[in-house]
Amino acid sequence: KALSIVGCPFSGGQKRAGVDSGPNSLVDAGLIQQLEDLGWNVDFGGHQQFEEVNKLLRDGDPDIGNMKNPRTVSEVTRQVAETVSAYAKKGRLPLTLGGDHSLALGTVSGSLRAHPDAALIWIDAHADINTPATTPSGNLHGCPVSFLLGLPGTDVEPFKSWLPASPLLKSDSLVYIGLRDIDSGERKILRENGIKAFSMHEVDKYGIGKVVELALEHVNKGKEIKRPIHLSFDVDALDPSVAPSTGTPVRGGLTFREGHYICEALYETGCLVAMDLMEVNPSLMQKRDAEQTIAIGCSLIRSALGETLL
Ligand code: DIR
Ligand code: MN
Ligand code: MN
Ligand code: MN
Repeated sequence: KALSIVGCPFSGGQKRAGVDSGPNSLVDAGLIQQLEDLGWNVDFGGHQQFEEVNKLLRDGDPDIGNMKNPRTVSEVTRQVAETVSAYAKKGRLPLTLGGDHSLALGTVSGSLRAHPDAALIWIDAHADINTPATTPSGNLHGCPVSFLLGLPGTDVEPFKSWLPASPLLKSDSLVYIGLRDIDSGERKILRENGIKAFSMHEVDKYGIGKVVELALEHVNKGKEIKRPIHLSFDVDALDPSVAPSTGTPVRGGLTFREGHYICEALYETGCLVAMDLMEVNPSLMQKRDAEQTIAIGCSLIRSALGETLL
């Protein structure tokens, strides 16, 4: 049981400052000790240093088409992919702390280099599957999944220079839980590609236990649950009353227990090979809201890494 923390103080995939302090807040809250107490060998040598980014931010990073900060996001995600794949290849579970969710283009790319057959479980209020053509905001945290799937319109610079020409992930190797704010372009993409998504409607209808079971069955094509799993958890999947300090809160989200249940159930599969905990922004809302959001970030991670109730 060995893991490496990949702290990613990065906010360039969206507009609100402060999400770059998410990783440090989670570590300061005692996350490392908590994971050691669960029996993990934890390696953390400080957060990622995004020097290229600071340079680009100084020099300016003009839009390309609709995309905002394209060179910065591309360089950061390229670097994160290297880091995550190196840890995964050494047999250490990469635990990435965001930062905004554009980072997952890097983390999932990195996981797939080490585990080409991995499936992606994406827990979020949003589908993050806009393409550079469909994005209404230009914010790349709303786009990482389209790049991972190699959808039409993602074959663009600067990403093209490091992403492989053939898609990294097949659309049937991805499943969503928690969706409730989907752009019209995204809805079309989800339908046309037959992508499995359990929105909050399905969580209400079937209950979280059944939803996780169906999600695991889907990515394992109804066979034995054995595919490696990359869990990418956007804290805004939780209801804003549970996790208030995040950049794009949407009401009607997962309860505290539903969020933790997902993490516990994925741990129980024994198939988890990487986890991201994204979009914690301690500068939003009141101090106690930030503390609550940070504490919940830590407890979701603990649940995914083996903390049990009994
Ligand atoms: C929206 C919001 N779909 C966009 N996305 C967010 O800007 O593409 N993702 N907030 O986390
Ligand atoms: Mn990250
Ligand atoms: Mn997201
Ligand atoms: Mn989101």
